[in-house]
Amino acid sequence: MTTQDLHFERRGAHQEIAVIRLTRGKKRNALNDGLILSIQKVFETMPEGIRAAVIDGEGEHFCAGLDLSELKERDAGQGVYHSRMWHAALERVQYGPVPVVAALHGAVVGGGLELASACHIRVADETTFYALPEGSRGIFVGGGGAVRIPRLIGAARMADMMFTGRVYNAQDGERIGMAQYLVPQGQSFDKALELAARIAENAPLTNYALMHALPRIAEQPADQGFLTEAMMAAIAQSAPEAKQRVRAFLEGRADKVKKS
Ligand code: 1HE
Repeated sequence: MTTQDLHFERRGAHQEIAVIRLTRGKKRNALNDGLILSIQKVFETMPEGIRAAVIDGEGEHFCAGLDLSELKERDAGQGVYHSRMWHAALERVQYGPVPVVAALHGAVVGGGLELASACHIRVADETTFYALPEGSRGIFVGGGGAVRIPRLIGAARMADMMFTGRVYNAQDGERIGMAQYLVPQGQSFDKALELAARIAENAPLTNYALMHALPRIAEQPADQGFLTEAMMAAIAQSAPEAKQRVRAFLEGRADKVKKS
């Protein structure tokens, strides 16, 4: 599954974690059409036994966004198809087979931030910075950013980033909700791998509910959301694995929740 610009490997005690690395470091992991299609393919053909994934980027930066050298003249129809290609690929990341942890460092800009925002958890190191240079390049986000980024940081902050070229550093990015974790320089990959290993231990149906039901429930009107939640809860708790896990706790064989 490894291509020239995308590396795939299995990690973890049971080879249950997919590590997916952008390997176009010379171009700061800028996303050309081929790389976007490779990302889509890797999520569509995830091998059996993978329970979580980590995505990161080679070199000094996570991702410089759209490959601007491919931003050739497109008419409006071609522009729609191009954007929809990104949507299809990043939809496979967000609503794909396994939870995805993004390990961020350096530039997380433009389409790079759109890719990161399609992941389920973002871990940033201290070198991380976030920007949406589309605003100053005379274009607009087209990889789902207008939908996903406001859900992380709010539409007003996203508009400010695009109107003014504002760049958020790692600390401020974590404060406003770009990333759930902030770690020292060089440690985002290890932290992401640790979180992926923890996620992989969950009951698969719990992870499924968190990936596929929770974001949809959050978008539903409350009365519909409550009903969808009730149905998802009933399905999850009826799984044999849920019963075993609850029994293990009641019989003192499972970890208690510990104060952090
Ligand atoms: C690129 C790209 C790119 C680097 N497309 N080639 N994204 C942007 O507007 C961000 C543009 N990039 C940058 O601002 C900087 O490159 C970085 C801050 C990310 C990194 O800076 P630096 O000094 O480490 O690298 P560099 O010297 O600028 O770039 C190294 C090489 O990568 C250089 O090519 P070279 O042949 O001269 O070595 C750069 O041209 C190349 N490179 N970024 C093409 N983005 C679905 S719509 C999404 C819309 C967007 O994402 S728009 C935002 C695009």
